[in-house]
Amino acid sequence: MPALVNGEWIKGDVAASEMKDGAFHREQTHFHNWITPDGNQGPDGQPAFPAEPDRYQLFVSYLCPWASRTLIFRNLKGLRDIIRISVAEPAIGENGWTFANEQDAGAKAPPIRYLHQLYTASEPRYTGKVSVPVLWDRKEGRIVNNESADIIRILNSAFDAMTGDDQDFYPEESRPQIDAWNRLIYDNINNGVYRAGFAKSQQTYEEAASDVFKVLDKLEAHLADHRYIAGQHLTEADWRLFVTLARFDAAYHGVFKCNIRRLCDYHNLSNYLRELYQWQDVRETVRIDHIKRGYYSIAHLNPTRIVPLGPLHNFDAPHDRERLLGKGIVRRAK
Ligand SMILES: N[C@@H](CCC(=O)N[C@@H](CS)C(=O)NCC(=O)O)C(=O)O
Repeated sequence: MPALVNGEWIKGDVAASEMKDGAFHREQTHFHNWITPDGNQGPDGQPAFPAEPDRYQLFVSYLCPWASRTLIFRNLKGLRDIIRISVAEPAIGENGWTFANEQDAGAKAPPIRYLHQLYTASEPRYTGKVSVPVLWDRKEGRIVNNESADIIRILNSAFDAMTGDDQDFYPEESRPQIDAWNRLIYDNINNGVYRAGFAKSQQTYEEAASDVFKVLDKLEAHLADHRYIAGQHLTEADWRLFVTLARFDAAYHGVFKCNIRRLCDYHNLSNYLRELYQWQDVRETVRIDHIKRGYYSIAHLNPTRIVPLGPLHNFDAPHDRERLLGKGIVRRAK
């Protein structure tokens, strides 16, 4: 993959530095600062950034499941007027993530065309992968955090006093359960599809694709009598799973060769997917056109870059999840 080395943009083989013995290993993200209501310390005990309206900006791609998690939380938590977004072009090119027009990134940084400019503005000699999502501080001109798992937890609570929103997608009492599901789903589904798609040997591909379907089968059985992943409440575990399910038939089934079954062949998973898609303001974060163009433009997987016409989706079709007991969302005690 193209990446930054000592602050210099190097064009190269996609994901090459994340490959070992034919298997894909996702690089760890680098920026892990936190935002708290008053800038007091975050979960790591370090000083945090304070929550302020129009101070932070999300740089995303609609292709990307990790970035989409953050867009979902921005919408669910009523943060559209508080955190602005910049959306990259769907296909990642030789300059990495690129914006169609220059993006205003606040007074401390020049307008940017390429995502890597944010990384070098934050750390002039940065070395590593340049990924979305990025949570950017417009006031200080630097990256706060580039790890979606952190960003959704920041958005889940940091701005509540400003928005009056008390929905809690990571409630204290369910954390052990949520964390356990997250681990299983990350390894085998969210990242599992990438391990299958980027595998460079028959064996690593088969192992990864088998893991994907083993865990999809398990989730299908679990969802037969559970409305949501971690029980009766909708939590971050659901949204983390949702972004991969929503891309499955459009991208992973084809480009990543996860084709033992389609997602729409799973009754419970596909009804669950539709319930989540139809949840307040979520559908606008799912851009199937960007998803298909983005994944089908990964040149080493699809050299012609031809984007297939299908499959036809109708995530707005009715779902049958109401038959299961569900209590919606946990509200945070005031
Ligand atoms: N662990 C990160 C992963 C982010 C990630 O890998 N994003 C991909 C897009 S789906 C990316 O930007 N890749 C850039 C590259 O491979 O050069 C997160 O969850 O935020």
